[in-house]
Formats: sequence, C-alpha cells, structure tokens
Amino acid sequence: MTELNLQPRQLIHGACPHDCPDTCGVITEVVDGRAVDFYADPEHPVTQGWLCAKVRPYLDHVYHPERLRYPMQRAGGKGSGQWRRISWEEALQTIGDRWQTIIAEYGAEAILPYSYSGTLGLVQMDVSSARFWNRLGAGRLQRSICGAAAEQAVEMTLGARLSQPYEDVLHSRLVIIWGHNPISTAPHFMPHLRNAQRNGAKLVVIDPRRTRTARGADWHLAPIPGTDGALALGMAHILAREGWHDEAWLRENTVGWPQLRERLADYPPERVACITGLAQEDILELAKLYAGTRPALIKIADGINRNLNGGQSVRAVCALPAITAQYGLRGGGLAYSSSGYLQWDEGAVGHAAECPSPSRMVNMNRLGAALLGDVHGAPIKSLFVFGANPVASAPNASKIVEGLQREDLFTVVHELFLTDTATYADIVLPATSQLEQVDLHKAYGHTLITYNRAAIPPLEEARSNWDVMRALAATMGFDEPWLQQSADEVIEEVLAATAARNPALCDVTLERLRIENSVPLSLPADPPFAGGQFRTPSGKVELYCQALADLGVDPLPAWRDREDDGGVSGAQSDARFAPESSLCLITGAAHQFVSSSLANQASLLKREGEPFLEIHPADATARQIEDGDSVVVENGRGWFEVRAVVTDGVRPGVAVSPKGRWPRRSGGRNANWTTPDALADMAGQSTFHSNRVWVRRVDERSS
Ligand SMILES: Nc1nc2c(c(=O)[nH]1)N[C@H]1C(S)=C(S)[C@@H](COP(=O)(O)OP(=O)(O)OC[C@H]3O[C@@H](n4cnc5c(=O)[nH]c(N)nc54)[C@H](O)[C@@H]3O)O[C@H]1N2
Ligand SMILES: Nc1nc2c(c(=O)[nH]1)N[C@H]1C(S)=C(S)[C@@H](COP(=O)(O)OP(=O)(O)OC[C@H]3O[C@@H](n4cnc5c(=O)[nH]c(N)nc54)[C@H](O)[C@@H]3O)O[C@H]1N2
Ligand code: SF4
Ligand SMILES: [Mo]
Repeated sequence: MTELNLQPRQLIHGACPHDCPDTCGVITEVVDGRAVDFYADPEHPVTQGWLCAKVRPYLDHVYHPERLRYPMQRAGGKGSGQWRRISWEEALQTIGDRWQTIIAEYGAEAILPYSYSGTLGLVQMDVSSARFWNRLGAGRLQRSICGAAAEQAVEMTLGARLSQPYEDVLHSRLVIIWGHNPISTAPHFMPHLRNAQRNGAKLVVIDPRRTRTARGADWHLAPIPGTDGALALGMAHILAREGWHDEAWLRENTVGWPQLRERLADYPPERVACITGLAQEDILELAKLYAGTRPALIKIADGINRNLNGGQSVRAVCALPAITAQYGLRGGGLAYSSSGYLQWDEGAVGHAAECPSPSRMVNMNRLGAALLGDVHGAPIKSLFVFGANPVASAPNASKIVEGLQREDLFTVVHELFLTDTATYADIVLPATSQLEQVDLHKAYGHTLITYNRAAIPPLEEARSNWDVMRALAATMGFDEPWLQQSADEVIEEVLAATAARNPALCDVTLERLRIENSVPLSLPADPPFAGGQFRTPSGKVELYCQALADLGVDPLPAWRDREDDGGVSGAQSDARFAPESSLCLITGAAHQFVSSSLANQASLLKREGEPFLEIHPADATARQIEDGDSVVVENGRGWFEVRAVVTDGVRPGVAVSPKGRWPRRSGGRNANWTTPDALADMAGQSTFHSNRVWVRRVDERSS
C-alpha cells in the first residue's frame, strides 16, 4: 500500500558553518519539524551543487544519538563522567552566583571565555564571543591558534588579505601550492585547479608530506618542515642573480627592495639546499620555472605559518610575486584569503565603547600554562568554553587537562557533544546545531555572504551561543538592548554599520539575503592589487616593513633556525630523547573531519580509519617498526599511541599524524599531547608543526 504524504515539505536554505574557506550554501528538507534531507544548494556559485564528503551526512551529526539535550551539573570528581540533569534556570543561576563571587574577589578578568571555530557565523561566533564578555569585563582571548602569523605577515606586506576568485586559476600557467592541502581543506577550489591543469597549467606542491593534493601535482617538493622561508629567499636569490626580477616594477611598487636584495646574499642555493634538505638543482629549477612561466599563482593557507618562524616564512613567500611583478595579474600573485574584502564593523559586533575598559589578554595557545597560573593579573578562576574543543585541538594538551582538574576552577562548557573538554566541566550546556540557529556567514575563500535560517526547532533544550549570551546577560543584570537583540536584529545592525564604511556591502540587506540566500559583495572585477594598489602605509608592497620593526620584529623577510626542543631541555640525560633520533611531527588536517568537529561520527571515522602515524621506511627500520605496529610517539611534553604506516610519502626525519582525533576515542590522548605551546615569531601564533618527537614500538621497553 502506498502512503500518501500530505505533510508540508519545506526547503530551508542555509550555510555550512565549519572552518573551511568554501562556506557552502546548503538546503535542508524539513517535514513536520524534522530534517529529512540535506544537500548542496545547486544555485550557490561556489558550492555548485556538491558538498564535501565530511558534511554530506550532516543529518547524522544533527541527530547523533550522543547530542547533549539538557544542561548537566557535575555529580562526581572532575572528569569522573558523573552528571545530574539540571534546568536552564538552575544552570544560569549557579553560573551567575559563582561569577559574582569571583568578580567580588578577583575582578571579572578572572573569568575567561574560550571559543574558536566550531562555527564561523557572525552571530554565533563573532558577536557571541564579544558583546557579553566585553560588558562583563572578562579576560580577553588572543585568537592565535590558526593563522595569526600569516594574517599579520600578509597584512604587513600587502596591506590586506585579498584573494582572487577560485576560478581565476584558469588564467594561471603555473600554480605553486605551498604548505596547503586543498583537496582536503578547500575542496571547491579543486575543480578549477583541475580545469587549469587540463588547460596546460603546471602544478607544483611544496609539502613535507605527499598529500592527496601533492599526488595530483606535476612536481612535489618535500622540504624539511619550517624551512620554507629559506626556500623562498633562495628562490629570490636566484631570481635576482639571474636578472629574472623586474627592477622597474620593484622600484615603483615596493619599499625595501635594495635592502632585501642585500639580504638575499645570505641565501645562495648551496646553503638553502642544506637548510631545506632539497637538491640544489631542484631549487634552481623551481626558481627558473617560476620566473619563466607567467602568470604564476602561489597558493598558501596556514600550514607554513604554524612554525616557530612561520610569520617570516609567509613574508618571504609574499616577496616572490613582487620580485616577478605578478601582483595584480589575473592568474598570478598570491592566493591566501579573501577575508580582507569584508571585516564586520567592530563597534557593532562588540559594543566595546559602551563597556568597561578592555581587560587582560590570554593567548589561547597557552591555555594550559595560563590555567596553571602563568598569567598577568588575576588567576583564571572560571573558564567558559563554547565552539571549541581545546583538550583535543589546542597545543600541549596534558597541561590543559591538568589545569582543568584544578578544584578551584569553575568550568562551563557549551557544546553539542560531551567532548574531552566538556568531560572536565562543572556545568555542561547543550548547544544547537547549524540547522537549529540563525546566522550570517562571510567566507575566507570567496566573497559571497550567505544567510542561514533555522531549519528545525532546537533539539530538546539546546540553545544557540547567542541565546546563551542573552540569558547570561539577563542573569548578570545587564539591560543594554544590544544584549537582548534577536539574531536577525544583530545581523541588521552589523550589516548597516559595516555597509556605512564598506561600499562592497552597500546592496546587501537582510531582506535581500532572505530572498536570494547568498549575495556577492560588490567588488571591482580587477584582480587583487591591480594597478599596484596596496593598502599598506606606504601604498606599496612593504618588503621592508617599518611597522614590524616597531613591533621589534625583523623588518625584512628572513629565515631563522628556531627548533623545538621537544620539551626535554631539562631531561638531557634521558637516553630516550637523543636529539639525533628525533623526528619532526606535523599534524595537519584530517580528510574526514574539521579539526575535532565531526570526528565522533561513525561513517566518517570509518572512512578515516584508525589514528595513524606516517613514517619513512628508513626511520621505521632504524626503530624496528613495521607497517601496522602500534607505536608510542613521545617527547618531554607527553605521548600518544597510534598505528604506524610505513611510507615514503613523508620525507625521512618527518612523521605525520593528522589532527582532530577525540582523545577519549583514541586511547585517551591525541597528537596534541606532544605539540608545543611555544609561540611563533609573529602575532602569538601557534607552532603545532615545530614539534620534535621520538617514536618507538609500543612493546619496546623504554630504556
Ligand atoms: N578536511 C579538513 N578540512 C579543513 C580542516 C580540517 O581539519 N579538515 N581544518 C580547517 C582549518 S581550521 C584550517 S586552518 C584549514 C587549514 O588548511 P591547510 O593549511 O590547507 O591545512 P593543513 O593540513 O593544516 O596544512 C597544510 C599542509 O601544510 C603542510 N605543512 C606542515 N608544516 C609545513 C612546513 O613547515 N612547510 C610546508 N611547506 N608545509 C607544511 C602539512 O603537511 C599540510 O599538508 O583547513 C580547514 N579545512
Ligand atoms: N595538532 C594540531 N592541532 C591543531 C591544528 C593543527 O594543525 N595541528 N590546527 C589548529 C587550527 S588551524 C584550528 S582553527 C583549531 C580549531 O580548534 P577548535 O576551534 O577548538 O575546533 P574543534 O576542535 O573543531 O572544536 C569545535 C567545537 O565546537 C563545537 N560547536 C560547533 N558548533 C557549535 C555551536 O554553534 N555552539 C557551540 N557552543 N559549540 C559548537 C563542536 O561540537 C566542536 O566540539 O585547531 C587547532 N589544532
Ligand atoms: S566543510 Fe567546506 S566544503 Fe564541506 S560543506 Fe562545509 S564549506 Fe563546503
Ligand atoms: Mo584553522
């Protein structure tokens, strides 16, 4: 018997909230308040009708049996896993009372909100991490875990983060993808890249690992991690030596070429070959190819910036298109991020001018140390985590866990799932998924603004970030109207304030977004930096950058040998940690997860397989490790256990284990038990890839 379906079927448009440059347009099919199908918006110009494999099964995420459904309070020791259900009223009252006590004794700076990229929306990320916390006068978080050094390097050199549309790669004759793995991390760039390759463009990938992206390249170069700055300066040395640079363009459009040129004397190919572990002939060949093939596009993301010398490495790479006069050329120049076309009006986002003066800043990469007392000012007495999973995703996790176990720390975690971070909370609050909340999304890979409607009602008692901020504001007795706006009112306010000073947004209104779902910014059709328009103080490419000098940073691109010590400096006598037997561990993106988000989803876990460590056959043999062995990866900071994959897809001396694993699904730890919480050369950047480790078989007794 066929059933006649008379239920109204609704199609609700939205945006993928994940930390991914593509920010896809999505459609949810809803019947009777339940989402029954989820797919790509066929009309979204970037999404083009398909979603990545991670997000296709999104309804499994939304209706995951382990979704948190109501607030809970700890009913045993910290991390004991014992909880009792409480009401939202009780949760809010408990938080409010505890905070009042903390504020009376230590001031509001003792309360630290920690949030990052669980969602990238204007309302649920930007506004929710600013307004209420500014009003409270809470400690501020330096948001430097991802790309802070690269952002500063690009902004200081070029004035803004501007990037061409993905499809412009069709004009490139050569594409150098440098420390970036777009097959996994920017999938909608790939069809355009493949079209360019079919048109004859050459593809070079520079990555210590033979990534999925590298496998499709004409040429894969695998330098030693953290040596990209030297490689770029070595290329520049050759360009200048051979006269392959454009002196006239440099004179007209840059500051500091004479000084940089002088410095390039320090980077002859012989020396650069030693530093990078690449053959001299390869470095010469790369420089020749780059000089001789126009337009050439260098595409970077944040891989090379998560190193101790990451900021300067990005500065050095940014110099190459200037030396060859390729900024402003369609199909040439640098592709990093499109974020600079639209920055939300800070005043409207945070209302800081109507709040107490800004309180102290805590670098998110130093969370563990900060919880253990390494902070200026008051100790951290309360931590409020939302849209982030620091135990899984922040560096030096064992310190974070130690900090979270402090009896006198009051921790609240607002989450969709009981993550490893939530496990240590005093109070856990249930969060809505993207299908249950309203938001507005800009992107860092393109220039479309996409509106996200709530497709279904919140699951049980889940609340959105912004709804929690509004409730916390009421609990704390704050009655400013901008702490009580609806999500749509927030969007309208921020759009209007931003449009008043950014003409690219002049035609974008909430009304229009509601009709068209996504709207492009009004931008000139020219490539970024066309006509030599750079938004630096000098109006030119700042090869020499006074603003950096003022910050105490080397004003010229440089390569400095800054190595991690594996956290063993105090333990030199320990024979396990001999420097000559260490490996450099890099922990980039997993193909099937977004950081630790989605890494609890059965179908994706199955595709990604067990946690693994790629290790070169020579390094494996030296340690009597065979493919499939369980191995311990350790250093002075901690250890984790994984399965060895012996492969020549990593260079000798380098090991790879992708980020994102949930510790409690992987034997209690993940790669971040070893990663350093040292800061890079710029902007307080994380240094995940400057990570010295030692690897041994599990069954081998440590001496
Ligand atoms: N599938 C998936 N997509 C994601 C994410 C994810 O976790 N999974 N994360 C999202 C986020 S938060 C971000 S910031 C972006 C990141 O996007 P990407 O930067 O593209 O991703 P990563 O894998 O972090 O780093 C890129 C590459 O840098 C390489 N690398 C590491 N150290 C060095 C080095 O010293 N030199 C060179 N040349 N290469 C190096 C790594 O091997 C890696 O292949 O992706 C986003 N998209
Ligand atoms: N070893 C290593 N570690 C890394 C990196 C690396 O390269 N190597 N890369 C780093 C990078 S680039 C980044 S950006 C960081 C990312 O680190 P995080 O920002 O901490 O990202 P996730 O680990 O994905 O955790 C996001 C959490 O937010 C939750 N969430 C999602 N939506 C919402 C919401 O609307 N409300 C609330 N309250 N919660 C929500 C999700 O369930 C998830 O648990 O990881 C870093 N970690
Ligand atoms: S993670 Fe990226 S590619 Fe996948 S659906 Fe979201 S925005 Fe699109
Ligand atoms: Mo990131």
